[in-house]
Amino acid sequence: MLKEKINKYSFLLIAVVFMWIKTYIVYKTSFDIEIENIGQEFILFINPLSFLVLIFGFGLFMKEKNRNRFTVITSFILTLVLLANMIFYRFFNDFLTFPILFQTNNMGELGSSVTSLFKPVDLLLFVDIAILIWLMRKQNAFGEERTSKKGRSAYFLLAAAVFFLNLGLAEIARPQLLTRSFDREMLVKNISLYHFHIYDGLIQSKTFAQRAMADSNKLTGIENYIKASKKKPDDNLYGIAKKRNVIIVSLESTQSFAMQQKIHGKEVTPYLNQLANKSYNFENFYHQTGQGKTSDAEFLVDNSLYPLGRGAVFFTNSDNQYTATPLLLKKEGYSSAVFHANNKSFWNRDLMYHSFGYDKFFDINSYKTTPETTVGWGLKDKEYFEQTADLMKTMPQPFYSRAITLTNHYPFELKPEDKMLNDAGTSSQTVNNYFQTVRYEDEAVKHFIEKLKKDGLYDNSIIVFYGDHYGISENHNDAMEQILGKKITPYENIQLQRVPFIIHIPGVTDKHPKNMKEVGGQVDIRPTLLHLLGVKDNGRIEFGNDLFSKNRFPFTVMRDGSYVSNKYIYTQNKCYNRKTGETVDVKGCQPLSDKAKQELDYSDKIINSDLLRFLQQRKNE
Ligand code: GP9
Ligand code: MN
Repeated sequence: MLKEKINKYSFLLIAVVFMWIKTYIVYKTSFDIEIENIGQEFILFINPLSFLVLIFGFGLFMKEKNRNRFTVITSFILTLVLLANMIFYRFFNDFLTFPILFQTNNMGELGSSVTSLFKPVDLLLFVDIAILIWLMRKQNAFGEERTSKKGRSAYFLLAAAVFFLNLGLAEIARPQLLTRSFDREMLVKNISLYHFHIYDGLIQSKTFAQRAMADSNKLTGIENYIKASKKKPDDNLYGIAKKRNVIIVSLESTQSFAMQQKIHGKEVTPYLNQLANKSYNFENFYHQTGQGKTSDAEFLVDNSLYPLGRGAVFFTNSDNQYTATPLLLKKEGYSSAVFHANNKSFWNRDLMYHSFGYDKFFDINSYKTTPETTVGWGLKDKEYFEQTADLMKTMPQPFYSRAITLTNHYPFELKPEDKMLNDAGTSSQTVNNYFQTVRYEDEAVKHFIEKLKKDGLYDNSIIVFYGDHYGISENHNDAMEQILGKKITPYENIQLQRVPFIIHIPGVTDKHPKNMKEVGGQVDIRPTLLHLLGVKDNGRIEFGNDLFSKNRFPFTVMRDGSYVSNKYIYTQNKCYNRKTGETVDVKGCQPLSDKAKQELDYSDKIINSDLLRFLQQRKNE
């Protein structure tokens, strides 16, 4: 009798077990999930089970033949979910979210990366499905009856029990797991990749609802917070770059460590280092980007708001109303443009730039490319800068412009003739290539400045460089440890999130350069810049502060809730002494942790509920 029952369910059970084991193997081999003790390992092991039992269980409502087909199709779809996450993780060191998944426009461009990220061994993921199909064919004597009601109830009761056991264990291991969703790894670790996707989908629907329900009172509360935390800027520097053209250069994937690094005795960024000595140079400047990478950095630069914790704000909220810099500077008589040799729809830029008020977007169609001038993701930086300067000449002055480089992008490809360093020789080819492409980028920047001088655009401009986000992920910690000669702890990992930030004002900073040690982040770029341009802050809604201000509270929040103050570095639930890197009592950091969370929450609210639209309404009233 029992044997018969088991036989009846065996196909379904085999599929569940296959998928369960497969998910666990993927967890262990493709994701970098930190496990601290055997209890966590156990949760990780059992966490796919309740979802799988449930989802495959829907087959019980079908006749046996359909049920088996349903089982195979479900296995196949779930395997695709695993595969997509594996590939995405290799590049972004992160799990997929719904907003990212819907960015199909990006997939074309991501193509070259995806092919280099896909490994033939990934095909092993489909072995169990092949076995299932073979089993299904072999066993053709299936009955036609459905499972009895009693049988189904028992089955789903079991599924629920497994689910609550899992959730209970997770809640003990990780209180507030579902209310604080910064950390996708934590969710996957405790409730499974599959439940994480469901959870993510629910949040996405909540965002839709939020916008519909918001009113202008919400904005007033946030304005009060901003007013209270803004500090008076440094009067001495007010307007020193008045009416100059603004040229902001995004240095793709460039981290500060590369500027300090020597490879076989050679500097990786000799030109930028030299330029930094004739500029306002910020040593402790952090990127604050999330899943939106380059576009998140652009968002920070133009709005001084934080990007979102999930997805790319360029995609999720491109039809919001913003008070971005191009709009503010229009009132000061500026024209505005972005220069980027990529498709206009990548990162949804065309739509978002429109919302930011840009007059012009010089995309790939404005550039001439040939196979010789193309590498990796597109036009080589040197040629890109050359043509960009020519295009800049066509802009009405003064202009506000942003230039986005591309060559130093994963997988850091370069033509042999452009390689200027000897191979770094670490265990990671990615890291070795990275130094080469950063070195190339440095040369391209030199070329750009020389070209601006030749074209007469240099003297009357303020030129700003910033690194957009990390280029070397934690997956390469071993190689990075060889380079840096020290262990990469979570504390060191935060220090590695520093990116270059250089403000060069010809005729000013070359005479009086400043090397700034203040803690700052991309959110501070706009207020700092607008102050130098002599634009008054009449209650702007922004989270950054003038980095030169004497009274500024030194505090930089990262998108995952980590932060740096002058005393502490907080990350992954631990608080470190910023100077020594030693852990300190996390309780001492609580007020700052609350402030970090508050600030990110406020910024999220502005975006999710599209609160800036009420500014316009106020004006109209
Ligand atoms: C693509 C470029 C790179 O246009 O900005 O984007 P990233 O992958 O770094 O976000
Ligand atoms: Mn980038």
